[in-house]
Amino acid sequence: MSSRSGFVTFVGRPNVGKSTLTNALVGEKVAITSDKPQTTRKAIRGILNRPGGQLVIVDTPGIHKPRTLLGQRLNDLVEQVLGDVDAIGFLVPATEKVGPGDRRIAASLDGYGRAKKVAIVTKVDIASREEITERLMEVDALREDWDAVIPLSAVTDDQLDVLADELLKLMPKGPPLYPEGMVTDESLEDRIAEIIREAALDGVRDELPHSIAVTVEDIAAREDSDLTDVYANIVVERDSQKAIIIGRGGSRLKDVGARSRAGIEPLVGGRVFLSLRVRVAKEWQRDPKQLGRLGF
Ligand SMILES: Nc1nc2c(ncn2[C@@H]2O[C@H](COP(=O)(O)OP(=O)(O)OP(=O)(O)O)[C@@H](O)[C@H]2O)c(=O)[nH]1
Ligand SMILES: [Mg+2]
Repeated sequence: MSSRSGFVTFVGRPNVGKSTLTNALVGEKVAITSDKPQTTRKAIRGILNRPGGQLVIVDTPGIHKPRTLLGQRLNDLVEQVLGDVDAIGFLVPATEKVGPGDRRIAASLDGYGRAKKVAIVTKVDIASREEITERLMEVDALREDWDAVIPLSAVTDDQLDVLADELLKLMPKGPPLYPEGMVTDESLEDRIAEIIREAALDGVRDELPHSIAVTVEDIAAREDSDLTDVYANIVVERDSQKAIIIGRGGSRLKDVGARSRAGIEPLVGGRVFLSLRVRVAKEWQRDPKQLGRLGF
């Protein structure tokens, strides 16, 4: 059998489960996830090797009505990725009725004629049979050119193989694009920054999740021990947010540090000393200069 390989991206509203599905397919956490919308802020490539070839999954931000310059840049990024991929998986959670946002995204796929299109009804583990059937019918009716319509769960791994097989069939013939054993092309710095952001997102509410960014300043292995020093900044938009992140007597920041370290150590392959500082960059989501500095 000749090998196939190519690029796939999942699109959908924020929080529908694109990153969770990416991680489940890759079999390792390459993209952070959370129960807050707009968790993903850049295109992250995860690599899945199958007997019949290789899928490169590009995880992208959710498509939404932008309210800040950051939001606009995230939508632009998705558009760019969509223009380059071989297949697009359109995600809708089984638990929520198809709405105007979903319809708009499904219709916008007209602009990407080259890409094969697969509809995915996700989160079936928390949906009733009726909800799943209803969603499959709603989604099926959104476009005439779906190559497949697949219900699945990225949490219980239900039907993931079916999706992977279907996507691989849609890829062009060709050799693997990345070496076997590689799960992502993200740099260590970027993966660490994201792990810290995920830890910082946990338990914060309202607009604070959107205001958090993380930068890694330095990663240095110590010569006299197996410790690696990691210096990172958690960036927020206001002093009041800084106080929340730090918590009473520094308790929240300490907790974020401990959870981050647990995620970073397997990546670094040894013990980590993590130094976290909280910085304020006023209104960075709307400021082109700050956005540039933060890598957007
Ligand atoms: N029960 C269940 N929960 C899921 C499933 N997939 C995702 N979730 C949950 O849905 C929430 C959002 O998941 P993400 O993967 O971060 O969603 P996303 O589409 O990447 O979100 P953005 O990056 O913000 O656009 C998280 O709380 C996940 O745990 C699923 O198949 N079943
Ligand atoms: Mg995501």
